[in-house]
Amino acid sequence: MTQGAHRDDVVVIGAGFAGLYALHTLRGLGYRVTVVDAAADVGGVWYWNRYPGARCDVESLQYSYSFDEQLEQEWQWTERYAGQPEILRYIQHVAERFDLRRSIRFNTRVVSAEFDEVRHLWRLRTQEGLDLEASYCVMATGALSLPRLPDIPGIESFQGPVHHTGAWPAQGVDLSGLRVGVIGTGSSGIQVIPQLAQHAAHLTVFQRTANFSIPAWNRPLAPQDQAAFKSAYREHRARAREIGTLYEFSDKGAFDVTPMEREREFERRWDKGGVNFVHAFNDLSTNKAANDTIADFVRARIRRIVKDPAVAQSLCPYDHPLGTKRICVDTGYYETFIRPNVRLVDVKKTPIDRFDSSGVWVAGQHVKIDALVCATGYDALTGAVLAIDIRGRAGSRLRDKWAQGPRTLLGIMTAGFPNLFIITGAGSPSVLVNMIVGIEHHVQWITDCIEYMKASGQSTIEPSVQAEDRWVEHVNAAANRTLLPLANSWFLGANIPGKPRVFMPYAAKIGVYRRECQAVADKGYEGFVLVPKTQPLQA
Ligand code: N01
Repeated sequence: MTQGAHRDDVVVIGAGFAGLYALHTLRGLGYRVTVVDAAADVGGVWYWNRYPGARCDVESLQYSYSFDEQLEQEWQWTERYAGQPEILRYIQHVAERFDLRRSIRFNTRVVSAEFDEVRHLWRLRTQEGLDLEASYCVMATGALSLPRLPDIPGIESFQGPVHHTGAWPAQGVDLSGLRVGVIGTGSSGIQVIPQLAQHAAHLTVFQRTANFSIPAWNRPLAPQDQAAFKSAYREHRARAREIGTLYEFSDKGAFDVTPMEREREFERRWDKGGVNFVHAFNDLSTNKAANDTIADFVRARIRRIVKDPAVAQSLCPYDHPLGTKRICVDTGYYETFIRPNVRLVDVKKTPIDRFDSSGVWVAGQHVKIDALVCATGYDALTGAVLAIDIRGRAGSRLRDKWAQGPRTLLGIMTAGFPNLFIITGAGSPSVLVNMIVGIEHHVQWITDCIEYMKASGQSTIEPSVQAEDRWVEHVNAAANRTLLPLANSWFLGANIPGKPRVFMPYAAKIGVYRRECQAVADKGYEGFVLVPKTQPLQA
C-alpha cells in the first residue's frame, strides 16, 4: 500500500444521485466504499446549479429514486416540476435517511487515477494530497458537470462579477438594480433569463443559437394527484424502466392525420406543457418533413407571443430540427422579450467583438453591464471523466484513447482500463432519458458485476477491444437512424472547440438498452475479458 493511502473495495467519484445510490447499494452488501466529491455537501449538479429559476423538466414524481418504497411514499413533492432547492432537500434527506455522509469525503477533488497492474487496484490522488486505493473505481461524475466559460476576447478584463449557472454561489447573488448581461440560451439560459429580467435594472441577452422551448405550466401538486400517482408507483416505475419518462407516446405519424388534426394535437400538448409535446407523433425525431410541422407550430407560437417582428424572428430557430438540440422547457421565456428592460442581441448577426472592463463591444457599439451571467453549458459526457488524469494498463491515458471520441462497451467500461466503471456515460442512453432511471440501472448492473467477480474469484474485468468496437458502431448507427446528428449540439461535442464530433449518447429506448446489458451479464459478461485472482493481468 502507498504510504498512508486509504484502502477500500470501491471508490466512487461524485456524491450526486449516482454516487449516493452506488454508495448505498455497495455498502449495503458489505463492501468498504469511499465517495469523494469536490463540493461541500451532497447533490452533484443540484448542489452547483443554484441559479434563479433552476428546475427539473422531468416531473418530480418521476425524477426520484425508486429503490426504496418507503422513501418513495414518505417524501412529499410540492410542485409538478421540482425546483433546485426542493431537489437538493430531497437528496440531503436521502443522505441522512441512509446515513451516507459518513462514507463521503467532501471538498476533495480527484486529480488522477492510475491502475496498478501488479496489485490490481486503482490508486487515486486528490488535489488536497490524499491517496486512495480501491479494487474498483466508479465514475459518478455526472454528464453535465464540467462548466464551460466562453472564450471571448477580453472577458478576463471585465471588472464586474461573472457567474456560470453551473457554479452558482451557494450564498446566492443579488443582481437587483444592476445592468446584467447573459450569454447562452440553452436550458439554463432559458430558465434564468425570466428570473434575471424581474430583478435587473436592465438585461441584455446575447443569443448565438435560438432554441425551441415549450412552456412548463408548472403548478403546485394537488395532494390527491400525488396520492393517486403513488398508489400505482410500482407500475409507473416498471414502465419508466422501459421508456424512461412516462410521456404520452403516439402510434401515429405526423402525416397520418389531417393538417387540422395535427395542429389540434400540437395545441393540446402545448397546453399541457413540458417535454411530452415532442412526442405528439411517432416520426418527429426521424422524419425531417414531419419535424418541420412541429417546428413551424412553435415558431408560430413565438410570433404570437413576441409582437416585435424583428425580435420574434431572431428568437425563431431555423438551423436545427426540433428536439435535435435538447428541448427546453420554460416559464415565461418568450414573454420576457416583451419587457421594456430586456434587449435581445443576436450574436450571429452582430457578433460579440470583445469585452472590456465595463462591458461588451458588439458590432462597434459598447453595451455597458455591471454583471455577467454565463449560461454557456458544459463539456458534456466526457468532460468530467477526462478532467481526471486516468491511466490504465501500461500507463495508457484515457485522454489519449478517447482523443477521437469516447469508446466504451455498453457505455459502462472502456478497454485497457480494468475495473473502472462509468455511470450514465457516453455510449449509454444517459442524457436522452430520465437520468435517475439510467443511474439506478447502471448502479444495479455494476453491483451485480462486482458481486459476480467476487463469487467467481475474478480479479479484473474490462471490455475486449473487438466488443467495444462493435458497440461504438452500434451507438453510431442508432444515432444515424434519427435526426439527432443534424444539430450542432453538445450531444455531439459541437459546443467545445476541437472536441471530436461524435454522437455520444446511445439513442435507444432504455428498455432495449437494459435488455442488451442484461444479455451480456447473463452470458457471463460476454464481450468482457475477466482475469481470475491467481493469474497476472496480461498486457
Ligand atoms: O447549456 P447548453 P445549458 N458565445 O450547452 C451558448 C441540462 N439542463 O446549461 O447553441 C455565445 O445547452 C450556446 O450557444 P450555441 C439539459 O440537458 C437541464 O443551457 O452553442 N453563446 C447555448 O445557447 C441541457 O441541455 C435543465 O450556439 C455561447 C448556451 O450557451 C444541458 O443541461 C436545466 C457561447 C449553452 O447551452 C445543458 O444546458 C438546465 C459563446 N462563446 C440544464 N458559448 C432542466 O432540467 C456557449 N454559448 C430544465
